Amino acid sequence: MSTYVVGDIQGCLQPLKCLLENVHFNADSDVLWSVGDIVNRGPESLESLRFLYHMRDNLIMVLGNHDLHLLAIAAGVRRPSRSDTFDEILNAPDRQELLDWLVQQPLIHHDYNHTLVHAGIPPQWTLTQAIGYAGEVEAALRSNRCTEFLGAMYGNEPAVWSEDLSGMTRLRVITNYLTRMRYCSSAGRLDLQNKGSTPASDAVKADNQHMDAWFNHRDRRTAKNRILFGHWASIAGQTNNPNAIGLDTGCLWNGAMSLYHLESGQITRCECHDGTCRDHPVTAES
Ligand SMILES: [Mn+2]
Repeated sequence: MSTYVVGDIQGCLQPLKCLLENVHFNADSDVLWSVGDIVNRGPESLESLRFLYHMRDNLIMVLGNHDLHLLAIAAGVRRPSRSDTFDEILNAPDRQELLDWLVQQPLIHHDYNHTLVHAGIPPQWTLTQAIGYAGEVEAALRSNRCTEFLGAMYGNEPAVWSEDLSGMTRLRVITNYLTRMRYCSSAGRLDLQNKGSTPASDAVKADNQHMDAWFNHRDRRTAKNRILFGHWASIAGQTNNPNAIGLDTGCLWNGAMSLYHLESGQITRCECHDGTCRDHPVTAES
């Protein structure tokens, strides 16, 4: 039995199929983990969602910001932006079956000494705290507060966690950390504007908190936990940290899709984009 972890799919189904074929993924015994953002902007969002749904008995996935965005649009509490490509899903005859399954998915998964999360875990949280807070959002998604939450989750404020937060505000901050974070201060103050590969030059904020990639903070409480994440295409998996494994290598942006073999640490990448898979996957050691 093998466990493979795939980076952001975002509707790029062909590279995923190519990778699974390349590693001889066995549907009877192997398991696929996905870092989330399985839909939006790529060519085959509906087919990607269907593909993962149909292999759900062999799949562990966590929700990404694009998956949550789809759920909010489908619930009617958010309008699609110009760059969203959800129409095919929203008009599909099996839409409800797919979305009912998607909304049940967690924000964190921890097993085999590895933690799967879409964006990351803020420096000030332990793994136990992060799993607990994720559970609060998961409970809301699975409850009659789901639509209210999906409407309330948008926004960048408050920018920092406090245990005193309550209600939808609390759930919004948790969701921003786990599904949208890139840069933050060592105290966990979020900078959700900067998507680049280096902290902005004005990143020392008024409160004198130095912004850095969430995984770079020295006193980060999950520093010894091995975390698998996606979401950050511009760093192309380069974290310089063996315990922070970045798997979004920008397939959507003409980069590659990455597949990480949990048991060996080996990464396989596929760079095909036109569905012909003319470039063979390249394999590299982690
Ligand atoms: Mn994302």
